[in-house]
Amino acid sequence: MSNEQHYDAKDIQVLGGLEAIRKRPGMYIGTTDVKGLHHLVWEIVDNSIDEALAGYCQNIEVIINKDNSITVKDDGRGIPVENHPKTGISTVETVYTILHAGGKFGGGGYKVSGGLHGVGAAVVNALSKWVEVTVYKDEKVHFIRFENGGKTKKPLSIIGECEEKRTGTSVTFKPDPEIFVTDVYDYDTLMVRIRELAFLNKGLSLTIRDDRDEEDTTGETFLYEGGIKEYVNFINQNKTPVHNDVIHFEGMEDNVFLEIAMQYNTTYNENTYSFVNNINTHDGGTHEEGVKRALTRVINSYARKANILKEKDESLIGDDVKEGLTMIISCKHPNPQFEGQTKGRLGNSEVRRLSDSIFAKGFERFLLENPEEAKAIIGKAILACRARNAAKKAREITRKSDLSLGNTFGKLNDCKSKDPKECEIFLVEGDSAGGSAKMGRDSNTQAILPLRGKILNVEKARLDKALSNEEIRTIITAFGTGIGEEFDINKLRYDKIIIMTDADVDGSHIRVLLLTLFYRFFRPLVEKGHIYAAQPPLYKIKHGKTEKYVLNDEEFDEYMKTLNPNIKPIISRMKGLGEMNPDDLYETTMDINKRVLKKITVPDCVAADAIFEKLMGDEVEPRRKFIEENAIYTKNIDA
Ligand code: 1YM
Repeated sequence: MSNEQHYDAKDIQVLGGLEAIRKRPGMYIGTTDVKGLHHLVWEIVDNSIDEALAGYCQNIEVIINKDNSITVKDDGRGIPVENHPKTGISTVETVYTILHAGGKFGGGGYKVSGGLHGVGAAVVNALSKWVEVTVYKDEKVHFIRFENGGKTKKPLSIIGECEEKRTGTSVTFKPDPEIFVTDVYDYDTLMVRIRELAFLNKGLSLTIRDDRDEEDTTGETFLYEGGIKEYVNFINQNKTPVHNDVIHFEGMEDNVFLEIAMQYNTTYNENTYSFVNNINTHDGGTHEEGVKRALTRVINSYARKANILKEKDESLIGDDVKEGLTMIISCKHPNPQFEGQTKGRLGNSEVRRLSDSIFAKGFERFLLENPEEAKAIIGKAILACRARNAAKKAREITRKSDLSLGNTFGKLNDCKSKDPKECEIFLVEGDSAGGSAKMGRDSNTQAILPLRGKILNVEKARLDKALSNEEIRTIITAFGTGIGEEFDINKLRYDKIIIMTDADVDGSHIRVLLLTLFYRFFRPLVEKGHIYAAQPPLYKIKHGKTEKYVLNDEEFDEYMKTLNPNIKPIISRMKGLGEMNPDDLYETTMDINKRVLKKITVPDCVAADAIFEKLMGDEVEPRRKFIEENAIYTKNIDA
């Protein structure tokens, strides 16, 4: 997408045709799958958000219509309707049909648009079956419709009158099914981002309504007067805070505005989310670096002065002061430079100093004025530091035991190949299933690790404790990556890590414990798509001479329809992996040509964190129910 951002007015002619966008949609919206489909909504919503950031818009509404078209409405000034001096056609039509450079039309201020700089409207138009734009302005209702990839049906015209105080823009578009792989919108995907936009823009009201759902008559409205402070409260809602109130700082310099909200909780996980102009900077950048540098420095300096850290004590490091920290950093920048492959990192170097100084000033003052809270926060960081040192020792022991006792490699039935790209490891529940898997496997590329004991719930344990769990130590050694500070994904010995558990509640429980372990301590393995769940069959159907395994009830019904009714089938429901003979287990669940694997993905970190909390927290009933009802984070792939 990089070059597209730098065109300016003289290029209008060249880029004028929306045909270019239709030819290479990926260049403009990344993908034409479900992600690209949703991207269209954000392109339009961004224009409303820009209008809100400029101070003219208080309400934004998103409606999923019955036909999966989308309506976005705002109460801003309305897109200008007069003829545009360069194009000679109305500005509305210009904005929707000419792929112009950003900032050309609107002036100054913070623009939401991360990569596209306001070319979004034309992109949406190019990729839609039809688009209708209604502008309420100057006591009149102006209307224009485009069809088949942005062709103007009829120029902008006045179709009615409205009250003087009524201003705003309403846009409805229907994505072109010839462009997109799917045309069905997902309510939750839209809702989560809309809620996030509400947290990030305090005082702005955002509503989402699903008109495909008969029961949804009012929609959900998100409006947070407390902004990102409320976001921290939301993330921490099921956690125990270390101090009562969310801490909040803000400051501005050279038109760069920075806001930080934070609160420590008693978990061991860090949850930092940073944003620049409402865009999630997944890979951090200078705004995050400045804040974190200051956080470590200010805590150490206060702890020394207050004599909580004694002279002989070692200083706390970043990992210590981030344990249990929930933090939102929101930066508004007139000229952000996004770096990295996914443009998820803020590059502007001046922001590092700015965010350091805004955070340091505010946090120093907070600690001085709140000695009780300061003590609780620092006390937690000191415990984290001790645990870190204990974990280091435990790791050393683990390493030694690998070499001398061959503990892990005694349990592990490794594969012959040493080329990680073709190797996979099955983590198998129980010894009997482990035995079948071992006998049935392709020993060239498939390793088997039977899990005997219970895996520790790491949601409630620090690294040092996790390392004292035998099963976890075995897993770490088998993977080869190390853990914590030493983790190195390049040392991973298997491309696929496949969890193979029974299709019952115990099996689900073990699966969730493993996923928690991977999510908390081996997150890159999840993010890079190395974790899978095997799908053992649910039924075996014997019909005359043929035997067939089916995965689920739908497949069962489908298959039963195809059978000759004169021969009675013998149906057995599979109880556990252990009951299958090695050949059947291989054929149904392990054979790369026949099996169905589920890839484990983490679509949204805020949601994932909340779900692990729910799954691994103290309340038992909701957890059991959730596990039974959901295959979490899984999506079907054909291996
Ligand atoms: C549902 C989508 O597009 N709202 C919207 C867009 C614009 C304005 C107001 C606007 C901007 C400016 C001046 C300005 C846009 N205007 C333009 C352009 N909602 C939606 N609301 N007056 C109105 O930036 O100066 C592009 S978007 F270029 F015509 F000014």
